Amino acid sequence: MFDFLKKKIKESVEGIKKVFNEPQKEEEIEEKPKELKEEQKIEAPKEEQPQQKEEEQKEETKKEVEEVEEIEKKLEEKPAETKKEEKIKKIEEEVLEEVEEELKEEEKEIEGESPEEKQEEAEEKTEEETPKEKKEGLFSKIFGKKKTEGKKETKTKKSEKKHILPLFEKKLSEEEFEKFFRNLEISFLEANIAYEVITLIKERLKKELVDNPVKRGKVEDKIVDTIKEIFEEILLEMNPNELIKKIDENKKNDKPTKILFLGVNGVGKTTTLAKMCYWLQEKGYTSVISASDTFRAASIEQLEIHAKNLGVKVIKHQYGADPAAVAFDAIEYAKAHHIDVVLIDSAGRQHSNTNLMDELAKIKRVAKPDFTIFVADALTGNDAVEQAKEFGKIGFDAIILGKADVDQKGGAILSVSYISRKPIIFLGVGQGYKDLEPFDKKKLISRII
Ligand SMILES: Nc1nc2c(ncn2[C@@H]2O[C@H](COP(=O)(O)OP(=O)(O)O)[C@@H](O)[C@H]2O)c(=O)[nH]1
Ligand SMILES: [Mg+2]
Repeated sequence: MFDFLKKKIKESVEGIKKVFNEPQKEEEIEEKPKELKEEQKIEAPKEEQPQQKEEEQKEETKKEVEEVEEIEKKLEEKPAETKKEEKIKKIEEEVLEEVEEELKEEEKEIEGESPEEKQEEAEEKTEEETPKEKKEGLFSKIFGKKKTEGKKETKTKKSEKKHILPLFEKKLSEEEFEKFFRNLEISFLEANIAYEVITLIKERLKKELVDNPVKRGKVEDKIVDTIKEIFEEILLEMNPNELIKKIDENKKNDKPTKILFLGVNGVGKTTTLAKMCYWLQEKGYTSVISASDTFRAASIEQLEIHAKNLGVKVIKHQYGADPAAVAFDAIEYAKAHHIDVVLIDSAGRQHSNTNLMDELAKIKRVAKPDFTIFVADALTGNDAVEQAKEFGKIGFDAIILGKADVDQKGGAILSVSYISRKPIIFLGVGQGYKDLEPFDKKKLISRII
């Protein structure tokens, strides 16, 4: 389950990671330091008046900021060439490490020394260090001027960090976001996630990513966390214990609990009913089955086979009989025999068939079920969502999604409760009686992302 979606989300996130980590092209990385080296040679630390010095320092800071902005701009504009990606990534990591180390050092020094000490030490270092002696890592190539001009400047200008750090953060432009989301959107659509859900994910991700600086290494976490949060919100779950509570409550009043199953043809209503019968037996409850699908050929026989296997009674009429009347009889039987639960099957009907939908409404009126469960086939994707909308007009309390075991996409599961605002209570995960799994959204989300 969810293999498709898992793969697609991963691919899209990899794509955006590339945008976030887009480094300079190799030539630029090599060219820039050359220019800077030239400047290093010309500029040597001089003795100056404090006023003059301050002015010059300001000027240099401005220049450096412009350079950093220039580099940033290039980072945003120029896409990485695929074959160079690995190499460039390595270079970028190197730069990041150096900056972090550098900043840590500065911070320590700034915090640990008195202003006089700082001044003295900075001046000493200025004299000691010459550009050629210094190890020329990539950082020193790009920002070489700062290093070689002595720690005095880097130390005293704590505010400069602000200008260095943006290199390692990125704000996505609206255009970049749209480009990234387009891929994700196609994948979501392919996974049969409802459009309303996709729109919600888009709005939320946009809020998180556009115009919000995100650390370059953290973009994946940000996207994954946001998508997880949305899934948590949109997936509604019902604990099957609520069903048990209701049965116990009714039992105290010597009343059977009535559960009606509805949904279109072939989604797995009858099979799900049989699984539920088994689940209840396991919990120590008795049931009777109402063969209220009097429409579909062999539907009664199908139920009788399940009932025989499970050792329960089926209440049936002739084919073509009123399904509400069958349900009524089954309820009477349960009352007379102190049976805990009445499981009412129904004919699969197309949600667009008004007559059959009216018939269903009648079963509901007559049987007054404690729980109406809408059964959908996870494989039908968006169609399951459309069906949920239509069956929502009849009214249901919870959803069981069958065939989750063979569903690779997961779109129906992710969409149906959000659109219908009704919780999922079980997933059908196979054709055996035991293949009914209480819905656990945390577990499900962990399978996707
Ligand atoms: N793999 C799988 N098949 C299922 C599941 N639930 C039902 N089916 C199959 O779906 C088909 C239709 O089921 P049925 O209960 O007759 O659907 P109904 O027309 O809605 O009553 C049958 O072949 C079932 O065995 C499930 O959770 N997993
Ligand atoms: Mg059936």
